[in-house]
Amino acid sequence: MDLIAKVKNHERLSFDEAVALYDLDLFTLGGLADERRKALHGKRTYFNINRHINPTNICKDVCKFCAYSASRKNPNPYAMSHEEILSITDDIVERDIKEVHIVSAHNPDTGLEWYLEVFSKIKARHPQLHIKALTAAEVHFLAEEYGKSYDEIIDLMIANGVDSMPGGGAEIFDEKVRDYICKGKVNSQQWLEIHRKWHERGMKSNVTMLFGHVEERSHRIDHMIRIRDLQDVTGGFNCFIPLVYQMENNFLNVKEPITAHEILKTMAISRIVLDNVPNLKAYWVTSTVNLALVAQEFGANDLDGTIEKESINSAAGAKSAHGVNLSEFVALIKNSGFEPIERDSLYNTIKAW
Ligand code: V47
Repeated sequence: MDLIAKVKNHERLSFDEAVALYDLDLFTLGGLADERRKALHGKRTYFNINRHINPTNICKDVCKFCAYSASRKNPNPYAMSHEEILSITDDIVERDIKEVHIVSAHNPDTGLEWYLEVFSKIKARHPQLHIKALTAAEVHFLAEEYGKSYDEIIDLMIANGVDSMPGGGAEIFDEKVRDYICKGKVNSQQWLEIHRKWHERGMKSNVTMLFGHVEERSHRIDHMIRIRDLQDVTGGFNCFIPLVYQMENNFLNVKEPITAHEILKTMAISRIVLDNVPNLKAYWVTSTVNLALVAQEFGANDLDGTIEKESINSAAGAKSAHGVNLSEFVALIKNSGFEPIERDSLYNTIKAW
């Protein structure tokens, strides 16, 4: 059967068929992805009112793409105290922020308690605040560093109040590319195993893909299909987040940025291929706000959130250090012809703006 007809029939695509989608022109792909988006979400675009906290940039790993780690090109090492983190969460709750997204580098000097106890302290003060924290890369680091199994770390996360896991650290699952860009940290099979274990406990998580660096189109498709396979088993991924590689201050030495055309094609293809993942996030931090708005026409139904402060991607050149203003965000979604829906971290509607 012809590829377009197969997509229109909502039939599952093989690896080769998914790679062949890149040969379609951008607007045909956009139309196909938009059809999927409309069937799932109509014109609704989700966002949340959230705050990122990145408690330390001291890292024992050496990912070539990273500009945040103090072991790479960032000259200002830091590790926040629990009191500093708690004063931020006290403040955000007062301003009705509903989610805190806490991810860090892999700091061998702090101890396991520093990583985990902060969650129970936040939960004790603010039981209603959703804690999305610890990427699978951090789970792997903590397990190795402190001689624990993944199960033990995951159970400790849950016992200490972590509500969901973010999708960071997935990068690109292809082993050759992964070895080149981030050898030494969590490998692909381990990343997927940690999320499988998390899902088996009835918990939800997200999944990212870092693209636009040295990978090929086929590596992106391979990445998507590995996600689709796990999702068939667990159903635990809420959202797929393609992260556009930011080029500054790192050791990957990519000369040319990926084009907007290729970013939109990749967004649209991910909406089509990931037929079992409900949400596709255009993360404005790495795509720019303008392209994230356009991506709504190419399958994306989520723009992440207001963020307030962001350190990892902004270190590599993203214009996200201070987040985005809520009323402006809502107006931009409306003006682009979509319906802004404030959601909680698990995609329940809080308010249609
Ligand atoms: O894992 C690091 C990426 C990620 C660069 O789950 C880079 O809702 C681009 O995972 N260029 C952290 N990206 C961010 C992340 C995330 C963000 C928002 C929402 C969610 C979610 C997750 O940032 C890292 C890494 O893949 N990253 N360096 C760079 N130069």
